[in-house]
Amino acid sequence: MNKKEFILELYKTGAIKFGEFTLKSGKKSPFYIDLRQMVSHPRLLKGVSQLIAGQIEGGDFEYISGIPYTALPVATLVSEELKKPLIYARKEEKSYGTKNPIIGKYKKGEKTLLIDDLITSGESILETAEKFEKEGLPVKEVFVIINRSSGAEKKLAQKGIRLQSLINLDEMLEILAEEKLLTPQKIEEIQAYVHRQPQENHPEIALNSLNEKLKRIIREKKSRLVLSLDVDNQKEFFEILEQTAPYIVMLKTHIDILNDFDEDFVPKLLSYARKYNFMIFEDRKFADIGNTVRKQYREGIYKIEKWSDFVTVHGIPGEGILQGLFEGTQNKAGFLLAKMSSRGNLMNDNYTRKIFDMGKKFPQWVSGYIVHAHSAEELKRLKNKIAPGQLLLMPGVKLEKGVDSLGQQYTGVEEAVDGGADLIIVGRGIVRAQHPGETAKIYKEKSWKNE
Ligand code: S5P
Repeated sequence: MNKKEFILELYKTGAIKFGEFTLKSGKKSPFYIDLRQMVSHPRLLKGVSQLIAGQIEGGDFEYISGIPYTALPVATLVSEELKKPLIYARKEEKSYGTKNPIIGKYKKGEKTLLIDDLITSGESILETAEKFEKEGLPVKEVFVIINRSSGAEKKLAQKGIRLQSLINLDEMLEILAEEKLLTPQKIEEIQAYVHRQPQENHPEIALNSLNEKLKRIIREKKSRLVLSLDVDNQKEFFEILEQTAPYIVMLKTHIDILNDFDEDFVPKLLSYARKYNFMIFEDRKFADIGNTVRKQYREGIYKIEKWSDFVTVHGIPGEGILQGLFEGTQNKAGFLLAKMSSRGNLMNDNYTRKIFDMGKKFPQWVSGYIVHAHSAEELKRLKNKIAPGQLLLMPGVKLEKGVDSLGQQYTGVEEAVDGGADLIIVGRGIVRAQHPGETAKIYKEKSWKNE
């Protein structure tokens, strides 16, 4: 059984329902998930246990435990699959002194992996973890079947617990939508509902102060335009900058394209940034291990870290790239590449989602995401998945849709703005125009049309 079959079968058993439900708290919800009845479906129980056993990363635990009642039978089968003993905490309060709160044979000091069916706020999992800790059994890993929250991961991380999950809400909705079991309207309704739950799903995130600065400039200049000034000589660079600077909120560079980079370039660039109130973004697209990117960022000819507010970062090497780049820096941040504009790129929905999850975990270093979409609707759907406060930057934007000879795909500026792009990245649409200044003004005005 694969994940998709598991979700579809769960749906068939009625464990996942859509409609209008009143929760225990009295709040109304457009969906309902209840995995308790899984015990009556041996195929499902076995399938999910094998999926979990196959997905659990890192074996740094001695015992498996399931939180009663729903997750206990699942954990029992996982324990058999992984050949690790099962222990579990009593659900009922200990009524008299002699009863041990943990059932099973164990040695103090050994780690336990906790399994649960669902995670929403993470509170009940933390309570159970505490019971184990009190008995001298550290809990460093939690595995849930369905993660319907995006805030719990951070909450657990603060206690030194890593959360893994078989599937999250967005993935589940996508599977059901693919099978036409859910309409796009219903998905939007559910996503809107989930995003309205402030503490549970989007806890307050401490954003990098650069986000605030950038947003302030956007408001002040009434522009969402980032100019991508990809030319190979300083003369042309500063000629175009001179004309376009009043209309842009950020200048995006590819410093290694310049043939005549010298020591005068950076001071000159910085003086323009001060004079015209824009931020600087070197589109370096780092993509190596932490140790290497740290040097690439801080050393070499360009010393990017000294003058650039933002850089682009690929998440493919894993979280260490963010640490390598930004640990110990002051007021520096990155934009993670979540969905590129080039035709045939390998960033599928799953990758994009993982990038958003990575960025959500490091708001102090990740100011936003580079996301290209073909339509306003697609962009809206993606924007919904980003934590509030983090920015969506859309490249591949021109006045008209189109494709260049090397597979660069363009979406119209209006669609990008209607789809909720916080910033549009425009290169040749302005740089190659007959009058870059006037053209930048047109883009600027279109980028602010709804406000
Ligand atoms: O997916 C992407 C990401 C980026 S940062 N697609 C892109 O085109 N970019 C960059 O945006 C690209 O490197 C180039 O500098 C700019 C687009 O330039 P244009 O001339 O096609 O508008």
